[in-house]
Amino acid sequence: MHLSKLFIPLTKDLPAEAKIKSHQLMLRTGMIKQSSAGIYSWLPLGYKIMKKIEQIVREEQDIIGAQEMLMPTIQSAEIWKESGRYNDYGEEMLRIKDRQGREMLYGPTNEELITDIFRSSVKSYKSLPQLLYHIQWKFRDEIRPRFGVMRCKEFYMKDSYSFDLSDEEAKKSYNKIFYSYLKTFQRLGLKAIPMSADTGPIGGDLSHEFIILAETGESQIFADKRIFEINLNNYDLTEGSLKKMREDFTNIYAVTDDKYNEKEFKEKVSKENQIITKGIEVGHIFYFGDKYSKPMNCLIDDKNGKKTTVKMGSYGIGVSRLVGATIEANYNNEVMKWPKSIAPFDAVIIPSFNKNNQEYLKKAHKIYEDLKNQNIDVLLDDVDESMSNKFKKHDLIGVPYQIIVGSKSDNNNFEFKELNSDSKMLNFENIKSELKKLNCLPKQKD
Ligand code: 5CA
Repeated sequence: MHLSKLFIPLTKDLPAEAKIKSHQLMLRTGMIKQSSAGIYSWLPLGYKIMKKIEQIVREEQDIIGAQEMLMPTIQSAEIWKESGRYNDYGEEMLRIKDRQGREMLYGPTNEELITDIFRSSVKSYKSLPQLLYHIQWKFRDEIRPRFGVMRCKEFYMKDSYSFDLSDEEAKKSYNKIFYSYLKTFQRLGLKAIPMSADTGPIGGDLSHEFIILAETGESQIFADKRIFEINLNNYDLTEGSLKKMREDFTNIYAVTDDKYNEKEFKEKVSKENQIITKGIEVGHIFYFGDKYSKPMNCLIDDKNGKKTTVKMGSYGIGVSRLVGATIEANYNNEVMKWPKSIAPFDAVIIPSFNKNNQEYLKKAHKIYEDLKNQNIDVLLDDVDESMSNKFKKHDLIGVPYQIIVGSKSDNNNFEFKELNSDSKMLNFENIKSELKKLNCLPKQKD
């Protein structure tokens, strides 16, 4: 992609409500454009990053055997009346009527719809367990949408739903997702910590929020800092290992404010290990047994031919929120550096501009073609402006590697710079092999 052709409306004047860095940066680099309060259009740069996040989330779901499907955004009110949540959900639910006067709603989540799909087709324990997911827009009429894509009305979520025969089996599904979420966030370059949490309108009695630490987060957290030292690489997808992993995580104190108890915190966590801070919730998982299957009559035959309610859990990741959360976690001193796994481009070529001498630009074009042929996703900054402006712009856009073609370069050696580090002179072949390494994201298989 040539920067001159990229639709990237850089904005200087920020609206007053853009209070946190991620919101400001997303507006400044033209990643999003507000269409109305809490509702955004995703412009090419922002959309590309969100799609990369989505793909990592998807791959990690597929690894644990979850099956992707797609449910609609608009749902019938009927099924919500059956579960009993139609009234409980309150004003956060956007209710609409079709031309026949049928009550519909824009889905804030999908427990009812997936239960309805499941009950009409699965009748026997032999078809269990099942794990289904979709990645779809949700709508919640938040009373105070804020912080850009972090808390908005329309947002993109990955939601999975598990179906098991017994509580015991269902906990295994819960553990699998627990592990898969930690892997997902690790691949996104984030350190997300599972914290025991309240279940709110989703319900149930077992729930964890996955939280990344950030001053601007909306969740107050209380944790023992040793939880940050647990190494995910010590576990795998075998049943015993997953059980051990969840025990290891849950034995260390880490809760959100609705589960906080001062006495317990002080008793369980020594003073030097106490962390009281804020965080951003990027994922949330729930086990709620038969909260939906019971009122909605989602029954299956067990091994003895007896009808029993299917045991369910639901598991969400805020895909669009993750774009903002990743910025909050990585923005430093006016420089944004995207984790390599989700960067909008692998590298940017920055030729120095000189009207009387087009050599640098010509050379940059050649490098660009060569890298493109190697499947390296590269941006060429072909905009005529000063080097200092270019560098400022690229500090904001956050492409992790720069190839600078200017007075220091010769025919085959160029300045190669990783953002936030010093540049070094590198032979073009070496630049290519450094960048090619980026294309091999770990794709684990179980
Ligand atoms: N049905 C369950 C799990 S699938 C559920 O809806 N969980 S949730 O309410 O916790 O949402 C899942 C994730 O979506 C949250 O962890 C958060 O990352 C994201 N999310 C929730 N509300 C918003 C919002 N208003 N704006 C942006 N992201 C949101």
